[in-house]
Amino acid sequence: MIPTYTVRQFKDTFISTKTKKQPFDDKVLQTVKNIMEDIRTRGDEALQEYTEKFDGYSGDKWEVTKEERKAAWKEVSPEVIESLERAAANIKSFHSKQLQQSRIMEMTDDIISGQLYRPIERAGIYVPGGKASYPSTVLMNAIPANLAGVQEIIMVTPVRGGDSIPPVLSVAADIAGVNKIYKLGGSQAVAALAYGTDKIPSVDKIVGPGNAYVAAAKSLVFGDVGIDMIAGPSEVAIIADETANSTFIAADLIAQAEHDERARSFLFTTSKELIDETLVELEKQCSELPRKDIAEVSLTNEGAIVLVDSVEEAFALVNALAPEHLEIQVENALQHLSKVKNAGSVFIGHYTPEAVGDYFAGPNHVLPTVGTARFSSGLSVDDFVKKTTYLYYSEKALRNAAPYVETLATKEELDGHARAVKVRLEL
Ligand code: HSO
Ligand code: ZN
Repeated sequence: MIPTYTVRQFKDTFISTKTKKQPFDDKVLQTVKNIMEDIRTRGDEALQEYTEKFDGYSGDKWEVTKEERKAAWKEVSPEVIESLERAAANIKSFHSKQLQQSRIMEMTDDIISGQLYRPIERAGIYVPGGKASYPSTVLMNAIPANLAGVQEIIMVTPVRGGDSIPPVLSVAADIAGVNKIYKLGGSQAVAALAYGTDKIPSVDKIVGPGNAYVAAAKSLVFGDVGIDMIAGPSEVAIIADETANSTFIAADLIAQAEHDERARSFLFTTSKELIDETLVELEKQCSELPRKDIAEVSLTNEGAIVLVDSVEEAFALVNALAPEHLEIQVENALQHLSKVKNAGSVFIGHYTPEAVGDYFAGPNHVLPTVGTARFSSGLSVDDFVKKTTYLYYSEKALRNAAPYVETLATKEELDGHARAVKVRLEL
């Protein structure tokens, strides 16, 4: 089911820029452009039309009321609530250590410079409907925003059948500190959050995963508001040697593949024997999987197993791939951490499946995909803060700096700049 590739073939198929996956095509982009323009010009009226058309909700009471949020707690089992609360505590603890302070960089009698650290005021969190509707994603998005000090966290998610959202999403939102929830989805929800309508407040940044339409909408509003990233299909790369357990490896490849037909699961190993065992295990474990149909399509069309000469060669491939998730299942795995250059999040050793991080451990599961880990990072409190630099100069400090500023301003032919210094010193 999952194909094997040589190193050369793998590079040509998965690493070459020519074969790079796009999150949406031109047709999707055009459709989304039209919807967004409509929301900008006609506001709530257009929002109601699209919400009825795409989500089947015809009402215009989009905000989930306090009573509905309270009632949701009774519909979720105590085990789920406890698990969400424990996960939230771990996520909070991990992310709270990412917080920084406003800083002074220089302080003398004549010069003070530094950096203010301020939260964005309003954040919008998109939670998809359909098969990627996860309470864990509510925690991963809202907790860092909350810790950063965002004043208002606004979540949007479409209704699922009838006129309500899944109660577990509402409970997760309460646990994570979401202020408002609106029953809205798709590119129309992104437009409403970006530009505001009479009923929906505009936000400063929109985060969270979504389908191709949501990804296109986020790319269009970027610049008017901030966005976290344009997420592509989820992916895992596993580096394994002969000490790895094929049952564990197959389970982790499948855990990735069950997300989506387009999800990508890769295994790089030095052991031919492990490949043979993993193939048998994959067949066996897939046959018992409720989401077997999705996982099999994903493994067959998007997966890859590559036999490498050494663990070093595997790291070279992985660094070129820059996967969203990297698992290192080799002897003394911790010692290899320094070889990681490009990856969204790393899971080290035989007993650290990605799944423990997806839900529970603390690091964020909103991560850069399709090679973007080369230049970007997973969601963190940094996504919800701005750093504003500041500067104070006394007259004496300006006098010392003046010749250099004037020289550079003259070189750039910006005489007005030179004069802004000179006029202050010509007494
Ligand atoms: N692996 C997904 C996150 C997730 N898994 C949510 C289960 N629920 C993307 O990192
Ligand atoms: Zn997952």
